[in-house]
Amino acid sequence: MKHFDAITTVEEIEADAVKLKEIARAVNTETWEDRANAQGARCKFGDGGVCCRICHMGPCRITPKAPRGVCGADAHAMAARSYLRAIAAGTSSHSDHTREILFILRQASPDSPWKIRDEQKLINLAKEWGVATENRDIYEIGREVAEIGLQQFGKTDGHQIFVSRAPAERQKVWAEQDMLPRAIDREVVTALHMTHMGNSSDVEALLRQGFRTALSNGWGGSMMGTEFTDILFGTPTVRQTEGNLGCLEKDMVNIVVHGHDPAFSEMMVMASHDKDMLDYARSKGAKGINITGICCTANEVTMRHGVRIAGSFLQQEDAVLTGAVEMMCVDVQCIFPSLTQLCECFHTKFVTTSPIARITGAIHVNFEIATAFENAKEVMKMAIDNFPNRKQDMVNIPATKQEATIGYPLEQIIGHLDTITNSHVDTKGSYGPAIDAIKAGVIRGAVGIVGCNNPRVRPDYSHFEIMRELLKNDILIVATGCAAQVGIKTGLLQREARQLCGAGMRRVCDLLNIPPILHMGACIDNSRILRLVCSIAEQWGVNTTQLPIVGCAPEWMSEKAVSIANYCMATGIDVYLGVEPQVHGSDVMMDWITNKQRDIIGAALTISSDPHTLVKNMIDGIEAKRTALGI
Ligand code: NFS
Repeated sequence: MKHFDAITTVEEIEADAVKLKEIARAVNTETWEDRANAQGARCKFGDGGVCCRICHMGPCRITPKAPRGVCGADAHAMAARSYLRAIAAGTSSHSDHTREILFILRQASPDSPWKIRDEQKLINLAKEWGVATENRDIYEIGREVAEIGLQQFGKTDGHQIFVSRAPAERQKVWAEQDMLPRAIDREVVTALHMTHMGNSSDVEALLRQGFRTALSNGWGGSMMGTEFTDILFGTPTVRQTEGNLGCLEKDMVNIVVHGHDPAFSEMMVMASHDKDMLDYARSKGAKGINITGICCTANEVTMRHGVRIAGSFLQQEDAVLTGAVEMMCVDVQCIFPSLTQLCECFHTKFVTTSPIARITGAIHVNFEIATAFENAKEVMKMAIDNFPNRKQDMVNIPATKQEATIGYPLEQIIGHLDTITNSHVDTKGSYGPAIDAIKAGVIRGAVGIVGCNNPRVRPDYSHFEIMRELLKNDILIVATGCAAQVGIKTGLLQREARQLCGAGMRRVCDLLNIPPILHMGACIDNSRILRLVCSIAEQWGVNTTQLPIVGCAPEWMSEKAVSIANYCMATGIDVYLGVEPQVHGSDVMMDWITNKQRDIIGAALTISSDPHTLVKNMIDGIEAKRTALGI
């Protein structure tokens, strides 16, 4: 094994960013740092969740002199309402994205670009959902299963079909607490209704709806998103990729795909392999077409095609600042509207593709299911035509990039565990060896590190510090979203990074031939983590709340993250946050989310913006669970 001296430090990543900001200044434009500075000190009412803009009698703010809004809502009602609204918005984003995937599956056919790539997964799901599979055309099965999936959004009775996948103990808790997630759309609507002026002001009631809404995401929208994306585009497999801005190529047409929709990016990747497109690119003087990704769209295509990652959330502007991007092509979520103005300073074309994310000043090409491949080629041609417009004296591609081994859905993890032979019991197809390793203390526990970057904390730094500290302490990491991309950029997702681990983790990585951080996908794939944790609990014979396994979002910023945190906790997994949710203006809310909710669901939040404190809290939490288990 090559010696691992290949880490990219956060300081090195920052040095590249500083140079790119100088270019922004030179072309007389701004970036997120400038805007964050211009915002000045954060509004203390908004930060504490005690500004209410729900009705138009206000806005109302809570002060010592005015402890209630016009309607009488107090700080606790205001903070809890806005928290629930964040959960609802996050749930709707993940779930609506899945709805699109289901519409595509309904239209999939062997002679369209939409094919069923993982037939076995579809058949397994059909059987799970009671759909006949014998002697039937796979596409017909797909349509029927897609219909059942679509019903999960609007069913009038019953609850999310995937709830039956949860451990019996969790199902019991949810049933007893009236938390079984009903139709996804209904949970979102109920959340909005409850928070409309003149409805709920009770913190506990609002939080309970928060858990149920979040569960309709984790065990509904997101879980279906993962399943159906695998069915349509293939279950990811282990592969090599690279990450950071150094993946942009100076002599190729650079197209950055950014957002979350795996269907759109799949078409772009397909179009980039099209011979006519490649010939056309060469005819314009380019050596080829280089697709790279940002945010979760990047995670989707890297896991299935090895497409390289240009950067994470807060690097979207940096990519344009390199002057080497012919096109920034976006679908939905986490897209800065600032890209319009920024792209105008360069030759970069900024293209939106979804009616959900329309941005003023962008070129809009609607990706329709029926014409998506043609749409992709149309957009790609536009990017190729733009290649000769690149101003060579404006090109500054940082050299920094790292290699990574990625693509660890459950199937791959099990596959690796199966390579270990146990002379006593047959553990094939189970997490047995992982459970044994945790019980023996070879691995102390596991952490799912997820979420975004956020200018409120030093970008990448918290992720990096926490990851390294956990590995040193023999704690296995699974990662998704932009958090996983920080691991890629710094080099921690290489197999060689096992040299940074404690002796136990190193042995496990050696034995399984895995990197110490397993890349499990996009944020929607946090549903894979849910299933991993629940299966481990079931096979171990304990409850999820007892496992030395926790979730962590060191640098989160989006409403989706609030939904994710809440479905994790409702599944019995403690969550550690590096950014505080905007509720501290209510001591009642703070007490509920960090403490009291444990009585209902068995898990709660721990919050610290200092990564070293947070990681210490996490390790203490894991060790406390071990002690309670007697291991
Ligand atoms: Ni998750 Fe993905 Fe990144 Fe945050 Fe945005 S890309 S869905 S929300 S910023 S991790």
